[in-house]
Amino acid sequence: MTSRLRPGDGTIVTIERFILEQERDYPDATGTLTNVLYDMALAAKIISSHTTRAGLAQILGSTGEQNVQGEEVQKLDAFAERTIFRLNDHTGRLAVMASEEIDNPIPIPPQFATGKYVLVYDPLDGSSNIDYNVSVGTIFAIHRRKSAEGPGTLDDCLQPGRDLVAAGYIIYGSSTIMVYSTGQGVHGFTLDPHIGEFLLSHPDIRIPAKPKYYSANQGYERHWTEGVRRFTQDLQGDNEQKQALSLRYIGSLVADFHRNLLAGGIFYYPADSQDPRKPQGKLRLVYEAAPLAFLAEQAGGYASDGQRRILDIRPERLHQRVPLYIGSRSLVEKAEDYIRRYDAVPAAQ
Ligand code: P6P
Repeated sequence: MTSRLRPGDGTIVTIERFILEQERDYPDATGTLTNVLYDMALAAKIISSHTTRAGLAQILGSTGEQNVQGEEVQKLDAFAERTIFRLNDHTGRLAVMASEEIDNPIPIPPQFATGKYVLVYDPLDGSSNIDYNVSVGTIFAIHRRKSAEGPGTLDDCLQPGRDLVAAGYIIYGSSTIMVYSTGQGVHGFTLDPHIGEFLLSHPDIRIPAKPKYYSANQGYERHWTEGVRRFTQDLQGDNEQKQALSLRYIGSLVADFHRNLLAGGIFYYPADSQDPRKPQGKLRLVYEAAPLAFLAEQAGGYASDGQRRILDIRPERLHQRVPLYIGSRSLVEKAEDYIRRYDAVPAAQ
């Protein structure tokens, strides 16, 4: 859907005004989803204010704890986790939350009312890059609850991405940009830190037809299957058109995804047959792959696990990992084709 509000022609459009404008297209909207998106924008401002002064706020480095993933918890992602929880636990808008940092679904404290939405999120993805001043990001997704009433359930959090109501991310980089979709296209807002407002800067994002980049950690190439290795060679120019893409890999999912969303390209994190920690790759389905897949498809792209559409995969576990190929549809489908031709596991006889 093309937004009626455009930057640059003198209009200054805040994210709050834009969300309200979009809400008008849903006459039966109650404003609850609008307010959850406001809450995520506020969380983004608070987290951004800390990421830009992490070194000064003495919150660099690790807490010394490990999260459910077995990863060191950086102080900044603990801060991000607390910020998102505290902004959402008492609003009466959510039935339950789930976070990359927390083993199980996060119940709404009993003293607060529950609501009709479910918020799943990675509070600070790429946090291992914090100490090197590399862009990091927050990823979030919003489902309608399936359970009737009262405390939300694990099942509320394990819904396929195709049922998402909204998804988005915030990238904390040279500027802080919030990108989201409610199924009416993908729109980006850049934070003006002087006035504390997210201003519409990227309306109606569409992935360019002609891709420019591919993003993959080729340090693991020896662990990839033949199909994925052949696909990578194709991207490097071993194809009929002799067309090669440039390699850009930051090692921070939100930053790598954001660049491919705007410039055209593919990010992939394949299954890793040699690493028992990552037989299904490293990235998580519920709060990384599915939200970004929702955005990619809203922007004209596509996302797959190499064989199945990400949005069609029904999660079985909260922290389930999944191979991820995401970005320009032509490239993701090419990856699926190579995997089908060279890696297909023969059907059981
Ligand atoms: P690797 C960051 O730790 C992260 O979860 C994603 O943000 C990023 O895409 C990926 O891991 C990088 O993993 O194995 O290439 O360092």
